[in-house]
Order: sequence, then C-alpha cells, then structure tokens
Amino acid sequence: MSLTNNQNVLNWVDEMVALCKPDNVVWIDGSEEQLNALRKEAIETGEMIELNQEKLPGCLYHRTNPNDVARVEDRTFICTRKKEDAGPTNNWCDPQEMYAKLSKLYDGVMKGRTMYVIPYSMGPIGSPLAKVGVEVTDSIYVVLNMNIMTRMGADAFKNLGDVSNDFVRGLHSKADVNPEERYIVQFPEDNTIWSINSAYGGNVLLGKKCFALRIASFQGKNEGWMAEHMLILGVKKPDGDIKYITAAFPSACGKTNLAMLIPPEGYKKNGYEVFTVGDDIAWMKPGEDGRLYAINPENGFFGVAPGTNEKSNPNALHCTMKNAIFTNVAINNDDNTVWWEKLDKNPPVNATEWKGAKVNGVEYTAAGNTLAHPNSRFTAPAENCPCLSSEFNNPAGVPISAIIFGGRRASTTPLVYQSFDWTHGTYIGSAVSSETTAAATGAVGVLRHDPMAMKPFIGYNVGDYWAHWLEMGEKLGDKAPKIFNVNWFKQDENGNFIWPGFGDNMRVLDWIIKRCEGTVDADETAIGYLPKKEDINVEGIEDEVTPEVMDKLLAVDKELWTKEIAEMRRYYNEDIAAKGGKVPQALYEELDKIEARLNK
Ligand code: GTP
Ligand code: SPV
Ligand code: MN
Repeated sequence: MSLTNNQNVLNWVDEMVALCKPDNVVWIDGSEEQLNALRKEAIETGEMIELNQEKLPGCLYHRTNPNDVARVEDRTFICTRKKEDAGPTNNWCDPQEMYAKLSKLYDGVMKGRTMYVIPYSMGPIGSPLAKVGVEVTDSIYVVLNMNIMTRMGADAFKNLGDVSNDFVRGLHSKADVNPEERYIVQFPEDNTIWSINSAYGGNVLLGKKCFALRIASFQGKNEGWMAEHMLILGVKKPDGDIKYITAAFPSACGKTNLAMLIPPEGYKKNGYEVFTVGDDIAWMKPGEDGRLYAINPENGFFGVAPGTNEKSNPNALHCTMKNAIFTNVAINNDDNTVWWEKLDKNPPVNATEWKGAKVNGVEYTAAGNTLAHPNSRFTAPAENCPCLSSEFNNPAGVPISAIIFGGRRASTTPLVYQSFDWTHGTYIGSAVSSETTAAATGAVGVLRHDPMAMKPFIGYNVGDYWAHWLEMGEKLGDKAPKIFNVNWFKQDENGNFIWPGFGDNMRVLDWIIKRCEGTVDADETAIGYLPKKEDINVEGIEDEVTPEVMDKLLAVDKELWTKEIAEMRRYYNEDIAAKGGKVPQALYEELDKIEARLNK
C-alpha cells in the first residue's frame, strides 16, 4: 500500500527501490499499530532496548557505533552545479560526480533488509509555512525517531496532494556504518538528500539539519523566508502580553535550555512565564501585517542529555519521562533506567556505559571516564513539554519581537548588548564565534567562526546568505525584530563561569524585552547598546553577581575588541572573500564603523 497517488513520489520511490534493492518496502502510515510492531521488532533484534516501562513508559534505548556519535562536518557536502553556489563554508562536489560515486555505495545496499518509506511534514500540517519530505531508510531507529521529531505518516501526503512535486527526497542507508564511506550530501537544486554509513541523529533524521536548515535555507533565499538554527520562546509578562523571541546559539550552546527556561522566584511571583515553541530550528516569514512570523518545523526535541537535571532544566527532564528514545546515555542496571553526567550526583554502581561495557559507575567516573557520551541525546515528543506554547501548532506561527545571537566566549563578549539596527545586527550575527562542542566530531573547545550559528547548516554561499539577511531587513523595515547578542559563558581567571545562567538568563530576557518596548535606557558603546549596570535585575543573586562581577560581565575591553575587529576583517577577507564568498559591502561598513567608534 503506497499511501499516495502522487506520481512524483511513486516514481522516485521506485527509483530508490531499484537502486537499493531491498527485500521489502514498507510505507509508514504513522499508526500506533504499525509503530508498535516496529518497536517490537527492534527490541527483538537488539537494535533498541526496552527501558523500565513503569518508570519510563514507552521509552527505548539505543546505542550507536562508537565511530558514529555526532555530525560529521568534514563528510557533509553541498552539491550545486556551480561550485561558487556552495561557497567557502561548505564542502562541494559536482552533483553528477557525487550521484555516480554514491550510487555505487547504495547499489544493492538494502538486500536482505526492509526499506521504510516515511512521509513527513516539517511544520504544522496545513500551515502555509510547512513543507513535505519523504525519507526512505533501512533503519527502524530512524522511523521511530522521525515519528517523534516530525509530523509523520499518511497526513503528510494529504498536504502534498496528488500532483505537487514540492517535496524533499531523502535517501538514507546505515549501510555498514563505515566511517570511511560516510557521506551526508545535500543537492539543494534537486530537493534531494543522500546520507549513507551513519545511524546518528543529525546525520540520518533527514528532516532536521539536512532539510530544515541546509535545503530550507536555500529554499528560503529563493522564496523570501528564512530557515535558522534558532529556538523560539514566548515570555508572558505580568500584564498578560506575550513577547516571542528567537535565539541562535551554536550546537550544544544552550538553545534547549533557554527555550524551556523557568524564571527565578521573583519573576514567577510577579507573573512571568516562559513558553517553548521550538528548541533548535525556526522558519520565519513576513506576515500580512509586515512583522516577522516564526514556526518550529519540528515536532519534538533532540536534546543533549548530559547536564540536563532537575535544577538546570526540569522541563527538558520531564519531556524525557515517557515515549522518549535515549541514544548513547548510560543504563542503570538496578532498575533499567538511564543516567548521564550531572543527572544527579550518584552514578549507578551497576552501570552499562554508553559503549555497552558493564562497569562500576562510581569507580568508573571517579577514574575520570564519562558513563554517557558527551553528545548523548534524548528524543522527546514536544507534547511532553510542560511549558509548551499554546501556539505550538498555530499554522501562522508567532510574531517575533527580538532575535538573539550568542556563543561560548570565555572573554571579550559581554553578557548582553543590542545592535544599533538590523544591518548592524546582521554584522553581529556574521561575527558569532564559539568554542566547539561535542555535537560535531573534532576537537572540543576551539574558538571558531560560526556565523548566525549556521556554519554547518547554510545550504548555499554564505555571502549570499548574509545578503539575504540584509534584504529581509529591508523588507521588514521598522517592523523588523530588534537584534541582540548574549554570552552566558564568560569566565574568570580560574575558568569558572561568572554568570549563573540557566533560569537566571530570564534577567537578560527581561532587559531585552524592555528594550523592545522602549521602557529602559542603555549606554551607547562602540559595539552597541549595553545595559546600565543597575538595569540587570540581580535580586536574589546579589551574593554571586556582585557589582564587581557585573562590571566584568558588561565590560567592553578596547584592546580585546580591537583584536576582535581585526580578526573579523581577516575572516571576511581571507576565509570568505578570498575563497569565493561575496561579503556584502554593508557588512564591511559596519566593521569600519565599529573600528572608528573604538578609536574615538
Ligand atoms: P544542540 O541541540 O546541539 O543544538 O544544542 P543546544 O544549543 O540546544 O544546547 P543545550 O541547551 O542542550 O545546552 C548544551 C550544554 O550547554 C549543556 O551542557 C548545558 O548544561 C549547557 N548550558 C546551557 N545553558 C547554559 C547556561 O546558561 N550557562 C552555562 N554555563 N551552561 C549552559
Ligand atoms: C546540533 O548539533 O546542532 C543538534 C544535534 O541539534 S544534530 O541533530 O545532531 O544536528
Ligand atoms: Mn542544533
């Protein structure tokens, strides 16, 4: 049963079947009956482990090959006919060459296996901002995760209709998980994604980074909208009004945490509340009233497990309590539940670490090992989220008042500042740099440029992407969201974070909202508007955030910023312009202006 009469879909699936030669083809209708059969099969084959169904109802566990635990940016390609269209931030290969090379790897790869055909919608079904994708895969793990992360099943085809050709074609095979032959390839001009030899989240849940960011950013440029690596949250103020904010932080830099923030006591008492619309991806388009509206194209959270606990992010923890899938965390064998670093202070004695070895968790961690992989994850349905926004399924999205950029910066970047205008804000986005994390393979803790937190995800030339940002600003005019930058990760001389972060980030959101409403003044500095020290509310954290600490948090060090500007000029010239990216003149002018203000 093929679930659709759409000939474009049927022809493409036929082609994929002819290429991969599976023993069976199963169309995923999304019914609980079908999903339960797949869960049962995956448990029987050992692909998934059933966890304690009393404590964690509906929850499953999965462990990936130790060579396959994160996105692989060096094996990720954007294949456009012209090389310059992929630009300097992407690996490029000629599409025909790549199709030919990968066809050899896919040829017969599903012999002895079943091909699952997954129809899904990114965005609420029926939303004018939503898009349809079809992923074929030989992995039940992928099917079960896509069920959580997207609106999966027959309804997605209803939205596509019988004649449209506007769907993203995703081909995935775990093959034999060979890292030497691992490829994550986007063909934006063909609405196509080919992924092979991985079974890890961001490489194989093709609706997520591959479609909703790489392909969608390309579509957005051509169709007048934006696909961004941003959380979306709503802040309800004491007067009942809700302000929506998006924030772009690089991978594993705090999006899920900010999206599910619980305000400090003082704020709660006064009636503040935070609602989650999305924790990773925002699709944004100007609405009829001229404002920018955002939807979350996803239907669940693929969150970093380590560090998630009752204190740091109780809402995320709650999300994982039922119908969730855990990947590469540790198992507590006493009661068949899960554990990860900082879940609590008690690593299980009777543990299985993420690679599958039975260990004494207390001794194992005391010796400096981690029980969970640093990029271990939970996949949890959005509907589990205690603070899910009532607008989550609103097809029109939510109107955005502020856009925030941020990253992990031990020094230089203050706790928060505001851009002078959209163009300056676009410059600030282009200047995001952050210390690398375990979300991608490679060294951790190295400062790298990550413009708009989108470096691994811009599906076309970064110069054109910046130009698109500037165009969107022109289109939005005075209705454009205000743009800010934050840094939760400033450190003291001993490497300790000097801002408490997490729930206390509400104090910064408070200032940002007041700036949007025009109810608080600011200091005009060389880099942007900074809060007056007394305007960041520290009630309840005065012991930790003393006036001296606040001075450090809000410092704009002339020497460091002179270096920063020099580095940005080098980056634009050497890493972008000299390598085929057209840096918009307006961004160079912003650099000049900051430099002039610093030297005044
Ligand atoms: P991706 O899913 O990879 O895109 O990550 P993310 O941006 O959603 O990051 P997440 O919220 O999962 O946080 C990643 C790590 O940053 C976790 O270890 C958190 O504990 C830590 N973190 C998040 N917010 C803060 C904060 O305000 N302060 C500090 N110090 N750490 C934070
Ligand atoms: C990220 O790395 O930004 C993630 C996890 O959100 S993944 O889905 O693997 O990309
Ligand atoms: Mn992410």
